[in-house]
Amino acid sequence: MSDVFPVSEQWAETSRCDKAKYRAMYERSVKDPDGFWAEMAERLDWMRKPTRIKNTSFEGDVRIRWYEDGELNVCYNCVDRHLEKRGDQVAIIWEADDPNIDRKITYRELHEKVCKLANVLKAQGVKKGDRVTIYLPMIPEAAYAMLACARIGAIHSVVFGGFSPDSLADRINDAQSKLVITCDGGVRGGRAVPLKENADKALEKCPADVKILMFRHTGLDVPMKKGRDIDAGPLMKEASADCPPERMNAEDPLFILYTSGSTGKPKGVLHTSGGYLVYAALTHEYVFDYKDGDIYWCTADVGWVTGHSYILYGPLANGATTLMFEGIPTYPSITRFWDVIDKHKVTIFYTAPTAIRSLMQKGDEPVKKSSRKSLRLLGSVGEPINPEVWKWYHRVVGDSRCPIVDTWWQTETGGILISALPGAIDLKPGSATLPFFGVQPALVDNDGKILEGPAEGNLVMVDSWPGQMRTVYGDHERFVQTYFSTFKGYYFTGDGARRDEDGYYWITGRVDDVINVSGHRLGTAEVESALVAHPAVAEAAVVGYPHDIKGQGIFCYVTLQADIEPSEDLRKELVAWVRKEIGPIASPDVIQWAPGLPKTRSGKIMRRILRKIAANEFDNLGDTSTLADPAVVDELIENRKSL
Ligand code: 6R9
Repeated sequence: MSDVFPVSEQWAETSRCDKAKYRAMYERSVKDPDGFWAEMAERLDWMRKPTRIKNTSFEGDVRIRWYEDGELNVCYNCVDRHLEKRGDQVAIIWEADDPNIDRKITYRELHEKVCKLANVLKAQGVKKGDRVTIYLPMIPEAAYAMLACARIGAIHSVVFGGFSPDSLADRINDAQSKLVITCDGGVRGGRAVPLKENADKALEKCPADVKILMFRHTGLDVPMKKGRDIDAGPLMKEASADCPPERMNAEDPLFILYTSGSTGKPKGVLHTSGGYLVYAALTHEYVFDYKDGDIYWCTADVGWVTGHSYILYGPLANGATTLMFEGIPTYPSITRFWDVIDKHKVTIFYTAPTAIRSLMQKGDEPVKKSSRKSLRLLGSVGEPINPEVWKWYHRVVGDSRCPIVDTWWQTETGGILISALPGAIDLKPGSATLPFFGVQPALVDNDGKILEGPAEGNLVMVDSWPGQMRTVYGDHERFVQTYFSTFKGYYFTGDGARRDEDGYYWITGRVDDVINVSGHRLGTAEVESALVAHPAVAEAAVVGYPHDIKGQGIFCYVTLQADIEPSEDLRKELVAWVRKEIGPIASPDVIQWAPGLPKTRSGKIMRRILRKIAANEFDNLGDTSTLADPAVVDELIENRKSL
């Protein structure tokens, strides 16, 4: 039996959804999706109200359309429509890396900045449907840039600042962006991040007509290339603050966000306007029980989907006050999160297990130095949260007073699919609990057979929800192949899960070749291609292994070219090489020299065995009879033991 933390009486009474309401709304959402989602769409301001609500199929060519005859502007819904009632309310609290610097941006100021930037983009020739790459740190300009794109109908593609020039170039090229918005440099944990320099390097691999629009942030002296690089400052000063929002169809693209999969290069996940915003806003309101007066803080980066849906679009569509944090949890000290919570009187705090684990390691004392009295709700996202970590988060950070919503979702899903609602669903540490309105999860075995009752299997979705991705940018066939071909007629998440006797879902992690390092998704294939691109490397196989803080670490088996001797220097060089190729988030944790890799007779690497060895589980390797050369396994085990 697992622990249960029942909904408190106070939460049942005061939150926007109790048990009965959840059950009724959920029922209706799956029995009458058209009626339910038509009603939910009323939370937005439409230029033309949708009459066709759901038009989706997971069969054949896969078609996902929501609100397809509706028209709206996402930026208008996140900014303009709040001006009358809450023009002077703070929309964004910006907390800098430096604890002495912060800024509050009201909806009125946000409107002005976004309109100006939208006009700057227009003056650069950016039109509806054009792609704009955004490579910015966590500064308000990132929000302005995303919203400005949405305002004029340009499709943004945000690239996380921790990606290398090569990764940035791949993403610019795949999206065929003609403009990159960046700044001179970023700063995280007191350390400089050379964004403009990275963008310069990336552009060496891009078509000559790609331009850079650069904001000044750290004041770093950076070279500006004539005819290519544009200083945003003076243009923003001169630009008009009047820019009518573009009329967009609900199914016009809003953004592309690249994410890692099992195979090949990262995919451009495409989200559209109407369904995405309805879903992001509705989940934000119900899962976080958001109410006027809350100060809401999601610690993600806007370079990830969590930042898109739950720092920016969901909260702003709800007229919320959202906190944007430039720094890291451990700078200038390990009390930074709690200091920020006290400083800005944060009421809702949403972070990742990896951050909680690293702070938990330092004990209760640093947390107890802060008040955290303002907090009323905690959230978790990005990877499974271990029950002990959940309990620590609950007891120490939340003073046993705040419910925790463990929210399971993906870049592809646009918003939260499985999560508790704090006034409606009893909590079990380690379980994401139950599906959100309209979401129909199921478990299937490896043959695609639906499993009933308590079971463990592959997590799929039976039907569509409005926030679902529509396609892989420029490659619909890859979309169909990746998500709908493994189990016919279902959306396959790539995750495994267990369902208990109460119907609660327990996510067990990825069942494909995606690893989750500190909540960041990486394809093992990406790290492998980076390694084999090094002249000393003949072959490489990469797997995830259990890591106390990061959840999973990156374990690389490397076979060197025949004439190359392994050495400590070479090991360091390969780590640096992968960081340069992909970015610091892909730093290998372990490199083990492998004279050979375990392969089947048809030449397939048996990753199952490599995962076991990396995890130090040598007894239970499973069937090794199909191996071409079983002796390599013994050798790998010996090498692992001596690491
Ligand atoms: C939002 C986000 C998606 C993958 C997903 C799963 C893991 C996310 C989780 C979780 C267990 C949770 N994941 N939330 N696993 N419990 N609450 O993280 O998107 O970067 O696309 O990653 O992350 O494995 O498939 P993304």
